[in-house]
Order: sequence, then C-alpha cells, then structure tokens
Amino acid sequence: MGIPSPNQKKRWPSLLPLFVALVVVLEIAFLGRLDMAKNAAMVHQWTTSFYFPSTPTTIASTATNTSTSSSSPTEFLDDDYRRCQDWLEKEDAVPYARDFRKDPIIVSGIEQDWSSCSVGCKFGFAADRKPDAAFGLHQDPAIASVLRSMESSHYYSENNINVARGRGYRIVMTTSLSSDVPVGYFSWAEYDIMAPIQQKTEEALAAAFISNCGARNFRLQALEMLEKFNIKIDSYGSCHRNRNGRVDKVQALKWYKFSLAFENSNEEDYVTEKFFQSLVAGAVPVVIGAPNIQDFAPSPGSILHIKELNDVASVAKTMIHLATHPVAYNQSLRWKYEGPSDSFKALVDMAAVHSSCRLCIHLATKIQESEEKTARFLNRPCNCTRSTGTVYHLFVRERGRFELESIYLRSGNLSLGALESAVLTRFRSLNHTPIWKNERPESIRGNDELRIYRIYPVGITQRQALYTFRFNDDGDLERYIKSNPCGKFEVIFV
Ligand SMILES: *[C@@H]1O[C@H](CO)[C@@H](O)[C@H](O)[C@H]1NC(C)=O
Ligand SMILES: *[C@@H]1O[C@H](CO)[C@@H](O)[C@H](O)[C@H]1NC(C)=O
Ligand SMILES: *[C@@H]1O[C@H](CO)[C@@H](O)[C@H](O)[C@H]1NC(C)=O
Ligand SMILES: CC(=O)N[C@H]1CO[C@H](CO)[C@@H](O)[C@@H]1O
Repeated sequence: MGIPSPNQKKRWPSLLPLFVALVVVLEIAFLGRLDMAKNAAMVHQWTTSFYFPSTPTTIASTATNTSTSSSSPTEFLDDDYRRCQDWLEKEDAVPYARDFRKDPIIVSGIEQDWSSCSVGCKFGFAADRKPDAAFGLHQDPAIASVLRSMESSHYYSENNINVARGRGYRIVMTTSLSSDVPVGYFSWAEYDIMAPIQQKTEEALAAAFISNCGARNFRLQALEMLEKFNIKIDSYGSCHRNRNGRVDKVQALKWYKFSLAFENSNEEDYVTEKFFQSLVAGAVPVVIGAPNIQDFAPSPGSILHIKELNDVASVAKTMIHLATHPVAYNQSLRWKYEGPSDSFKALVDMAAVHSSCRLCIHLATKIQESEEKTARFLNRPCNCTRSTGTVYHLFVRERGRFELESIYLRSGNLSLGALESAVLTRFRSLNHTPIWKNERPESIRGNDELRIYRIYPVGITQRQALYTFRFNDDGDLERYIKSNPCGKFEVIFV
C-alpha cells in the first residue's frame, strides 16, 4: 500500500469528469424525490386500477366480490395472486442510490479488478474518491477498517473478533466462521480433495509433520503418548524427527493410513492445511485442534479427534483396530469413493468465491442495508392483501452472489416447504448454475438438478448459516416474514 504511483493512477479507469458526476448526483436526487412522491401516491394508484388494466374494477370491489369472468374459485385465487405479484414487483422495486456496476466497491490495496465478482469490486487506489474500505485501522469513519488474518487468535489475540471490534475494526476476516467474511484454508482449487487413494505401503501407522515444538496445546505430549500405546509414527518435522523431512508432504502422506493433523492451537474453526492435506492424501486425519473439527469432516466417522490427553488411549485403540481391519478402515475413507457429505460440500463451496469478492459483497450489502432504513424503502408495500389472502414479497440470492431475486409466498402457506419450493421454482426458471459448479471436482458436481442445503436470512454469520440457525417450524418462518417486510434470504445449493 502507500501513495498511489502515477502509473497506478493512469491505470485506474472510469474517472468521471466532474460535470458528469454532478449530473448523476442531480439525477439521483431527482429520482429520489420522484420515488417519494410515487410512494405517497401509492394508495391512490392502488385504487385507480393502473396496474390492473384487464379489470377496470377498483380494488375494493374486487376484494369483496369475485365479479370477474373466472368461474372456478381456485383460478380466481391464482389470478388474484398473480396480479398482486405484478403490483409488488413494480412497487417494491425502489432503486438504490448507488449502482455498483458503474460505481464499484473500492477497497484500497494492491490493484486488482475482481471482474468475476457478482458485485462491482475493485482493489486499488482512486485519486478522486475515498475507498469504501481499507485494510488496517483508519480514523476516517467513511472508510471501513478491515482486519484480515489467517492466524489463530490464540497466538494473535488481536484476531479475536471482539478484540478486533473493540479496537475499531468494522469488518473482520479470519478463519472464524463467525467473522464477517471468513478466510479459511480450505478450497477445492487449492486441494485436490477427491484425489484417489494410494496403497498404504509404509510400515508406520501414521506420519507427522510438526515443526513448532513449543505449541500452546498438548500436541507433543499426545504424540509421545501415542508412541507409548505402540502407534508407530514417522515424524518428518523438526519435533521428534525420525525421517528425512525433505519430502513432498502430500505425496508422503499418501502411503500412510493415518496423518497426525496436530494444529498449534485448539481454536474453533482454526483448521489449517495440515488437515486438508491429509484429506487429499487419503490418510485418515487424527486431529488435535479445533474443538468443532467434526464440522470439517468430509463425512461422519472419517476423522479421529483427540480433544484432550485423556482421549489418547481410546484413539490409539481405534487406530490399531482400523489398521488391522481393512473393511473398517476402508469405511472411514468411504467418502473418497462416494463423495463427501452435503455439510462438507456446503462448507468448502463457500471458498468457491474469493474472499476479496465476498468482502465486496459484504460491503455492498451493508451499504444497501443502511439505505433500506430510509423512508423510500420503508414505504415499500412488501405485501399485498386481498379478501382471499395476502401475498408476501421476499428476496433471495445464492450465497456468494449479490443480486437478489424476487419470490412470493401466500398467506395460509407461509411454510418452509413453500419457501423452498418458491426458491427452486424461481432459480430453475432462471436456469441458474450454482456458483461452485466449475470449482468442485468433477466427480462431485452432481447433475443439473438444483438442490437446497440451507435458506437463511441475509446477514447472519456462516457459522450460524451452516450449523446453528434454523427456522424451527413454519410458525417461526411466518413470524420472521411478517416482522421483516421484503425480507432478504440467502440460499446454499448443494
Ligand atoms: C473400499 O470401498 C470401496 C467402496 O466404498 C471399494 O470400491 C473399494 O474397492 C474398497 N477398497 C478396499 C481395499 O477394500
Ligand atoms: C403488510 O405490510 C405492512 C407494512 O410492512 C404491515 O404493516 C402489515 O402488517 C402487513 N400485512 C400483513 C397481513 O402481514
Ligand atoms: C403450499 O406449498 C406447498 C409447497 O409448495 C404446496 O405443495 C402446497 O400445494 C401449497 N398449499 C397451498 C394451499 O397453496
Ligand atoms: C357476482 C358475485 O360473485 N357475487 C357474490 C358476491 O359475494 C357474495 C357473498 O360473498 C356472494 O353471495 C355473491 O354471489
């Protein structure tokens, strides 16, 4: 970072001449007033049948009687709802002040144009305009301070989310899935997770690559204890080395039944390459690290977890059992043949969108959210009531994308099933391709059928979205929809 060089300035495109900018500002102001006027007139328009050219009746008479040509009550309902949808689509389409395609999110930093991002997203320096965000702490409240680090907060306490917020960081990007924009070690691109399994030719049961012998957890004691329980370990790292460490780690791991994936700290979501390389190699990971490591398992029963030293005896026993029972051992690698669980796919798919793009989406979403608190947006109808019921307007987008699609639910059917069905119908009609489609290994891309893994409100963390948040039941969803007009949702396809 630093002062932009003239060279960088020159490469920066779309510097609007001042007069164009002025025209845009005036135009936005004008549209804004126009919109307020439109909202004020909304109730009036409702009764003018402007939106119902085919039925010159007023809403009042339509609502109280079925005086249309339709004979079947169900048909009438459908007709009613369709009109409500058309009306809502128009009325709720309040334009946002900022069009990110023309005026992208700017994060100061090394110049890079994330053109594949679904929201305008640029890293770099613009001489004429403040960035939306910048890495590090900044005094200017107009610039969001971003903390980005992949280090454990047990070593770098400043990476703890609450500590970071306390220091003034508005956006936290760490390995924690509770951070604003998680930056994990995992991705399909970096690890050939579905690589085939090799014959296990090494005599030792497990391989270890541990170089920091003074880690702040019990990993070294655990390694020594495993050896006492007759687990033969080949150690390539500088701790307890008994093998030459000059090897390709993943290649070396492939010949072992087990891999000791011992992290240097036991922190939630802190799961590093040690774990993912073990998966690539098809060596069953024996993990010391994240207490929630099972969330990262490719399938149930595919990893062993030493939560505390007391677990070492039983884990050693399991290792020996698996090593001497080929069918049982093969079972723990079943995911390599049959594909990982939906839960694992949904986790790793998150990284199909680069964290820089996810940062831009996060920033753009926050900018729109603050605008949604203004009268123009608060005055959107978001529902449409007729005598036969109410239609609710919701918005939904795929995780990793910015643009929202409209869906409509009917009162009397504000159910989880109806929500899923509406989302599927909408995205099928768009011939939607999941964002991870070209990122996942071919063997687990699935067919073209869209399948929903989760639907959740925009704004919750990935930890909540993937593991803890659920609408408990239809009533829960109904309350949510009613108390969040024009509610925005995100869907994870799997
Ligand atoms: C392991 O299981 C898979 C099916 O899950 C099978 O295709 C493979 O042949 C098995 N390998 C061994 C060594 O038993
Ligand atoms: C429709 O939306 C308005 C404004 O958000 C709200 O006050 C009203 O309760 C909603 N109607 C129904 C039936 O939910
Ligand atoms: C409610 O939604 C479900 C799921 O889309 C659908 O199967 C059902 O027919 C709907 N019921 C009514 C009364 O519309
Ligand atoms: C023309 C028509 O459909 N009239 C109906 C209006 O509504 C009342 C009561 O809801 C019915 O009895 C009428 O048949």
